[in-house]
Amino acid sequence: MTIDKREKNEFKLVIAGLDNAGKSSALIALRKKYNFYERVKNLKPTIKIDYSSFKFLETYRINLWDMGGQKKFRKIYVSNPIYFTETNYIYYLIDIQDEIKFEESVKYLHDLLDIYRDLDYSNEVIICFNKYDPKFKNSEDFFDRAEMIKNLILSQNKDMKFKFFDTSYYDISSISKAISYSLDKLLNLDVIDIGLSKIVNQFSCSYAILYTASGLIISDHYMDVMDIRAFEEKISNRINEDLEFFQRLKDEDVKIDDRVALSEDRTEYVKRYSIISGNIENTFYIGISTPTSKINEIKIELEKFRKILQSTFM
Ligand SMILES: Nc1nc2c(ncn2[C@@H]2O[C@H](COP(=O)(O)OP(=O)(O)O)[C@@H](O)[C@H]2O)c(=O)[nH]1
Ligand SMILES: [Mg+2]
Repeated sequence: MTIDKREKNEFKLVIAGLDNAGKSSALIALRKKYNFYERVKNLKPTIKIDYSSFKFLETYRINLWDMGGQKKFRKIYVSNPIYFTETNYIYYLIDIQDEIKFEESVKYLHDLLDIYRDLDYSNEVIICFNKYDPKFKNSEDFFDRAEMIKNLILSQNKDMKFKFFDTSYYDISSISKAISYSLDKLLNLDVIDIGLSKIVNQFSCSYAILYTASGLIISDHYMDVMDIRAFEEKISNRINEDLEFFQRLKDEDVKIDDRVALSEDRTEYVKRYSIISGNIENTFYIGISTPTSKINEIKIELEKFRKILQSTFM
């Protein structure tokens, strides 16, 4: 019997890569956004799989499996394909700073790909060149390394599909982008993601973030590089403040659904949406930071955005 994942509304993402590739760090970065809880599954006394899980809206559950990377564990995974069954997307992290380990890393990847071949995995394998920190963005050397590995992988696995990302703990949007790729596909969020990114570009917003009443970020786009610390200072705090503000309005039964804060040349704007589907009401917020001169146009654009939310979540 096969169980349809969409029906189950539960998705499995596997995060693999050698030890020290940055898997746990990437998950920590994501945790700031998805406030997921962690569990450690002891599947065998000798094997440890870090297992995180978060709820996406009331409907979905995303399970993230961090497949260690130490040699002794790798052997066990590879000989027990059961750990990899029902994977919706596999993310494979390669430490782009650690040239010495490229060969070993590609070898482990190939072991995993053999397992996935047997499991008839048909989605893209997502390869992240991790630790591609902002300071290396213009480095020719790093570019060449990534190209070299990419060509090696593509030429030896012509039967599989791949998607490549450059990611870094110091650029939270690079990790968001990589994780959104699979979530967009699994949850049909592409339209939202594209819509939000258009707004950021068209109106030179510093950022635009769509989130829920529990602070779960559904889509986020940034003009500039933002590390975890900046994210916490600028974004997390702002989201919390705005959520408190709207909660106060609700408690006092005041029907206002947006909020404007002016600074010197920028405007911080947040708009609340209530999308009703059957007897469930889902509340969403879009927070943006925009040049003040653009605020009226943006308001019109964000009102149009309601249609996109309705078509996705109704
Ligand atoms: N420069 C840099 N270091 C990172 C990055 N991500 C993780 N690290 C560091 O790499 C080391 C291993 O990270 P960890 O997340 O534990 O790797 P794991 O073994 O794959 O889970 C730690 O010292 C991290 O601070 C990154 O994007 N850039
Ligand atoms: Mg780890």
